[in-house]
Amino acid sequence: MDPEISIMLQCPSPKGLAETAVRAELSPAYNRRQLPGGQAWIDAVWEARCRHSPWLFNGSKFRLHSAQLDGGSLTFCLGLTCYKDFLGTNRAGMARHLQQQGRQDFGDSQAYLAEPLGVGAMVHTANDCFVFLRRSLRVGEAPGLVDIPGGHPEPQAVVGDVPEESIRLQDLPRQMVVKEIFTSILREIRDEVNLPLPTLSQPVLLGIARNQTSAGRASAEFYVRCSLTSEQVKQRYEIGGPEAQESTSIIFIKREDVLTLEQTGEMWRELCPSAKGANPVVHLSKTLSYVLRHGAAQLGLEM
Ligand code: UPG
Repeated sequence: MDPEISIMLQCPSPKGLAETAVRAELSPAYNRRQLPGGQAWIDAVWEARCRHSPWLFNGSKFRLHSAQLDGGSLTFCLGLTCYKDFLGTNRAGMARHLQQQGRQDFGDSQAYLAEPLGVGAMVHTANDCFVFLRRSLRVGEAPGLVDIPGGHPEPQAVVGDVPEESIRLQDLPRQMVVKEIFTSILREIRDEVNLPLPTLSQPVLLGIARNQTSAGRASAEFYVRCSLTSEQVKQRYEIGGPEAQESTSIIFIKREDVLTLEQTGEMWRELCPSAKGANPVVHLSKTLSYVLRHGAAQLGLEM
């Protein structure tokens, strides 16, 4: 398997998991562990990153501690973290050292890392293509590489008008958090690709992939069917949505070619780890692999 990614969890096949089969458990025990002096280091990294990229903002995020499959349902074990801690731990030069320390102190390489949960989706158009975006040079992770639409679920979207720094785990209803995980991926597709929500199916969760180039931070990977053709999607993309600045161009790959992406080389080298993680060949997602081989009709996802 490509060393840039690893599979944390595969959803049961062949149907993947719908929102109704997913739960969330929230606890401060799932938050990042603090090292003495660690916060000063994170503050310094953040200041340096903001000087270089003044558009960065410190949004709160869900921290993925672990995830458990039990029969046909999946539980996300979540704490809270933020984008600043992500850049100061997972994305920082000392990430390896933090992983070593975590292993030594807690038997958990990720204990001192922010580990914000990301989301990504393989978006399948009406004429049997998948949607990829070339990321802008301004984004914090994987700049300039080819990605699938994605982002992060936001605790702020669950609590509404509370300032980011006052969000508390006990104020987040568990099923609302699950709803936000599934809604966030649709919101990202709408805002990055400029697709209306009624053209998108309910997301099917395929699994969770870890990006090893960001010290193993995890993204939930989904499959979403779109009722528009690639030509119609392209027209909408060219008009531009609220997050149009996060990508510079749109790329469509035919269903049968997605299956052989890793073997054909050139495009694979340009894919960012989260897009590789959602690809069936590496993700071994039987759901997506099935769709890629047979089309979406058998899953009841034809729109
Ligand atoms: N950003 C901030 N603060 C935040 C969130 C985002 O400054 O709190 C900026 C940052 O530059 C980031 C950009 O906005 O890069 C876009 O953010 P967002 O759309 O939330 O996430 P992405 O960076 O696009 O991350 C996605 C997925 C992740 C995947 C990554 C690369 O979260 O799972 O690994 O894309 O494919």
